[in-house]
Amino acid sequence: MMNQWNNPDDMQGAAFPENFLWGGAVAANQCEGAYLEDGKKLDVSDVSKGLLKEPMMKWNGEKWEPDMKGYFPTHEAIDFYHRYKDDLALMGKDGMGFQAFRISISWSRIFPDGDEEKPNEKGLAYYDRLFDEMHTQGIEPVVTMSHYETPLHLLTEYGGWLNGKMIDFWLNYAWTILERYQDKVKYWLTFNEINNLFKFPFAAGGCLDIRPKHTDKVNQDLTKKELYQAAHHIAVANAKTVHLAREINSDMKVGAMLSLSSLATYPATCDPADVLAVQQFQHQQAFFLELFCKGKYSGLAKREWRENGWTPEIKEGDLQLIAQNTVDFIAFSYYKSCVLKDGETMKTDTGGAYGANNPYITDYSPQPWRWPVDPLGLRYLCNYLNNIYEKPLFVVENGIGLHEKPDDEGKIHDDFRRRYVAEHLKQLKEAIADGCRVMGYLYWGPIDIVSAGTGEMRKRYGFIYVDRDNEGNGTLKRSKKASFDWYKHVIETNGREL
Ligand code: BGP
Repeated sequence: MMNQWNNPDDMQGAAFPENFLWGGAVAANQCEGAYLEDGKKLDVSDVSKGLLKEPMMKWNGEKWEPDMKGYFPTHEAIDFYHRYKDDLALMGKDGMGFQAFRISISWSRIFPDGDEEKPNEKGLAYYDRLFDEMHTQGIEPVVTMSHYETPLHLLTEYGGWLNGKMIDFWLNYAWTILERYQDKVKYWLTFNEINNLFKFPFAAGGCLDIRPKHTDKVNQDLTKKELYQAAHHIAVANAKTVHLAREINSDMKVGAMLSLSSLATYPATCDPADVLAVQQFQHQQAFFLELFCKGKYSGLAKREWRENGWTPEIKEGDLQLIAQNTVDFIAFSYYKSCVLKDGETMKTDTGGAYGANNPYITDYSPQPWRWPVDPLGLRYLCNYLNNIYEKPLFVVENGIGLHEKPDDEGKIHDDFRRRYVAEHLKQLKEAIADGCRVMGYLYWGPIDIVSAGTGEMRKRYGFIYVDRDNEGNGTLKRSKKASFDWYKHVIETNGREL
């Protein structure tokens, strides 16, 4: 598998390998809609209006229950659930020519509560149809098993991943989908951006404190010790999934999926204290990488546990299991880099961490999101990962969210997006020439979808525009932005012409 993607020694100058996977990525909760259709029940994203906001839950004196008020853009989203055929035609051989498309399976379509023994056949049948259509369009599915989509019942009933019982619920789900789709899906990602567990424990980590309480704030209650316990349960679940996939069908490859923008962190100055602070920060960000790729807890994590009394309960055999079942590849998101000054704390959003301003970066996406544009950060990150983990890399999220409106002729001229992607691809090409083995590039949000962080429609990433606003107005009609033909050409020329 290692040499399958490319051998930099064979290449003349910087180029993408012939079998490079070009495409895009979305998540069920941000595009499907149909949030209670065909037996699906609520999941963590259905009760949130974005990761950066408090989930809409209330404590009724005995337990947590949903407290949903107002309009939720994700509930209908862009109705991909019903329109997937037309959307795939725009992306596949009849459209931009994607060779791969990353979707997530919505866990609660398969196990609506999460703790049932038998799956929901209607949910399974939907993904059969979806994968068949992808193959008709010449698209290889890349599947995230859980993209901020843990069934809500598992949190309100059991506390989610804080509870070791989750491992069995997960394995039942994992076994069901790996077994069912083994002939249709080769590339699997276990938990989307699982390192965000520490930042957004409810939606990203699937954790909820269910002890009696007097507050309606669900996100803020958990201690670091509890989160490390959840992380351990997830690490065991991840290792067991890798093992299971190999047993079911060794053609399937399982990757870790992490938000790694924060590994591209630069010191604010060359003061050794700043440099060391960055190194320690990177080690913290790499907690799950160490676990999933090297199969062990990092020295830094163990030190934190020791000094703060945070050591999780680790059952006999867990560490051996984790050590023996490391992932096949590293899938990651990269949006922007950041700068750290010793002693200052970093904030986080869906694009990664952010600290001090970087005076050397002058290009920013427009307001209100204003993300710094740093293509070199992607090359830096690939080399960082390649040097330490020596696993194939897969860029499964990179893109830019813009506030866009069609002009009088109904066109969107998204030159900023085109430039953003072109510059990142140039650096990815350089990273490949540097020796990094990169499996592919999946642009985040090739069709406009609801944003993960702020739950809004107006933050658009697509090459395809969707007529829908934050309040739910619009026809849901799809149209091509200027970048559509450009990305198609990039794929056609295998990235030679950017
Ligand atoms: C990642 C998530 C995606 C996604 C992306 C962009 O963290 O995995 O689900 O949406 O960030 O973030 P946003 O939608 O907030 O702009």
